[in-house]
Amino acid sequence: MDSKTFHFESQNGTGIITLSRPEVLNALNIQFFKDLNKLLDELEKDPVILIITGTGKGFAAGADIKEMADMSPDEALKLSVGGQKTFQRLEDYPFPVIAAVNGYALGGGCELCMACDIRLASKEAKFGQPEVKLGLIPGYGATHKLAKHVGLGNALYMLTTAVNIGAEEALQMGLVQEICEPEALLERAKEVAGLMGKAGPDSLMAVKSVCMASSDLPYDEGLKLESENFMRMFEGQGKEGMKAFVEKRKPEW
Ligand code: DAK
Repeated sequence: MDSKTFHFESQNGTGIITLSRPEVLNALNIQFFKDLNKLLDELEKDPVILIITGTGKGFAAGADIKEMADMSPDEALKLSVGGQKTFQRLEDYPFPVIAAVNGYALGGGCELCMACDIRLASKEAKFGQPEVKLGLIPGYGATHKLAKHVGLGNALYMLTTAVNIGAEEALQMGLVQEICEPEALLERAKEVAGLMGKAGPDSLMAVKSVCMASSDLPYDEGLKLESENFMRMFEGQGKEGMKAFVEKRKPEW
């Protein structure tokens, strides 16, 4: 499926969303959120592992400033709530979502990559939350989420100074999981998706949802949720996975 703001293709059980407005460094406009919601409506019926990346030198250089400049406060609120809901759909998406960050991931673009489950970065990627330079604050969750990835001090450093950090620094802070040569980024993302694709589909979905839910739960409730889901695996694909190991064959999911 192609839309006005990205290309989408599915290969070997992995869907690749490539943002396609390089002339504005893939800035996120209202149309992008419409397009992404439409795609997610389709994908949720038959989910595949997802990779999100960008064309050109931007992953996404933030919300579309030119579009936002004339908005009223009420329109800004609508935009923010709509954007947050869309990014939440990526977090709630049943299968993993990998950000392959090829370039600038600023403002809403950094928030987009945080809505993904893991982040692989090109050596040329840059991350930042420059909203205060525009007299704004983030609108798609960074004030809440960034600290989870990089710790409160680093989050406040990025949010208050508006500096862009490079891929190495992002790796050290924990914002990205791996750095690649620019030309190897997409292949590496596909490789990682391929590793995920070998998992039992039910356990892949369960491990993501339990891990995401647990991060907002008290410890004992998180462990309870884990046990319930662990048990559930014994009613289904866990049996086949363990049997296949014992019988020295590939599992048939
Ligand atoms: N929006 C619109 N156009 C953008 C853009 C953006 N975010 N970023 C870049 N562009 C456009 C540039 O205007 C330029 O277009 P032309 O001038 O050629 O027409 C083109 O992309 C290429 O950019 P540059 O010529 O500037 O390229 P450089 O390599 O020189 O510089 C840069 C790259 C990334 C350092 C620079 O483009 C830049 O500083 N861009 C802005 C980055 C930024 O400030 N991003 C944060 C946006 S604010 C909320 C909801 C959401 C948000 C806030 C509140 N609510 C509703 C409450 C989120 C806010 C943001 O994300």
